[in-house]
Amino acid sequence: MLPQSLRLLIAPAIASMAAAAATAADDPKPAPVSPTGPANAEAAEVGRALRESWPDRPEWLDMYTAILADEEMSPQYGWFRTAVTQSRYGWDATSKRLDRDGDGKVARKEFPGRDEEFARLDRDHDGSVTKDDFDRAAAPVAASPGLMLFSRADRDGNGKVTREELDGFFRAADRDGHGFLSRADLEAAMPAPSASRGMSAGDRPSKAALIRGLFKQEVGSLQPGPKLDESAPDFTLRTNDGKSEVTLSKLVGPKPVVLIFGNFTCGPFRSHAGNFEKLYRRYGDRANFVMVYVREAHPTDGWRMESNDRLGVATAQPTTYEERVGVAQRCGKLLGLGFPMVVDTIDDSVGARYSGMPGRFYLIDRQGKIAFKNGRGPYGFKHDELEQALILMLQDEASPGSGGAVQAARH
Ligand SMILES: [Ca+2]
Ligand SMILES: [Ca+2]
Ligand SMILES: [Ca+2]
Repeated sequence: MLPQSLRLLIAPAIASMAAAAATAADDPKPAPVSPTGPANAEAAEVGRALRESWPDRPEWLDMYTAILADEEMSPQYGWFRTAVTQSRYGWDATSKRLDRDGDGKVARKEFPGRDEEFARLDRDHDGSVTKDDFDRAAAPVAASPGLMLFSRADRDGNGKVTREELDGFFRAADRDGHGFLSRADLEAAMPAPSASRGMSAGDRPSKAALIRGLFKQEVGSLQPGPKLDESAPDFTLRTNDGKSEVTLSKLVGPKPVVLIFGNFTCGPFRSHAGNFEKLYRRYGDRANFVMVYVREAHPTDGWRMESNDRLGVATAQPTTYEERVGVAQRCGKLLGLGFPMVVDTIDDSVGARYSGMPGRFYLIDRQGKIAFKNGRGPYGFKHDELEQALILMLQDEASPGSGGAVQAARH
């Protein structure tokens, strides 16, 4: 994926901070477009002309013109600007449904779910759920200290920081081996982010490499995927252990489905593995979780990532289904997810239909309709937004209100 490498592939001394920035690339911010010469200016002009004259152009065209114009990577780059989260559970819908006294807040007594779910919806911890808890524009642009520490400590890149890894961080920071960390040790271990997080020249892919990655669907699927409220396309795929088959339509009905698309070589996706596993442990009794393993984002024969090489997460793009299964098994072993992983066909039939590359999260309701779809990854990876929607969907599905009524009519 484009934005990852912009921030990930920089000087080794600040590589971890940059990785933090890459995974922090969740929140939209204003995006300067910085053409650096006449050719780029012309390409930017062509991009603008296309946007103006072709309102329903395909998403890939925005990416294509952004690459040609050398736009600066950001959530406003190319298709990230337009392919944003679609959710049935934004603030307007939520307040309409739950704010019964119309005071602009959902109080604890107005929320039918559990205490811990209410606490998770109340993101700013002010005791009620309001528009602010849904407003992501105010989110900080810089990586949080927690994310920096996470990126430093998660040495095997599996999206989970273990006690051992934290110990490892401690030992590395305790340069004199005295068994405690001084202020200077920690400041040295986690320096202030560099003002310029640009990718070093040697790591930045050429325009040609980016165009190749785009049309090989490594940068992302060329299709937009199903829209909100559309039927989730059915599929049958085998699990990565080869032992069973999962058919989506057979999962739909009793419980909502959480569909997670991802791949081994996408660092930002891997960094969310612990988040997904915790979601599964919180809600796995009330929703079916499935991961669909898709095309590699950063194969060694494509947009190779040094950070992946360092972690031993390196593979060429599989050319056969068996090869893809092999990489999916490595991925499954590293990420250690408690829910099934199925492997897409080598012609990307499911990943393409769902716009699942390099990663995507969907919630599918009990009628088999899309209730939530995150924006294009990795900028669109917002696991807390997914959890917010999942919590609200579970109330919806459990209550005899709107969603339940539809189910009652159907069954
Ligand atoms: Ca209220
Ligand atoms: Ca609140
Ligand atoms: Ca780890």
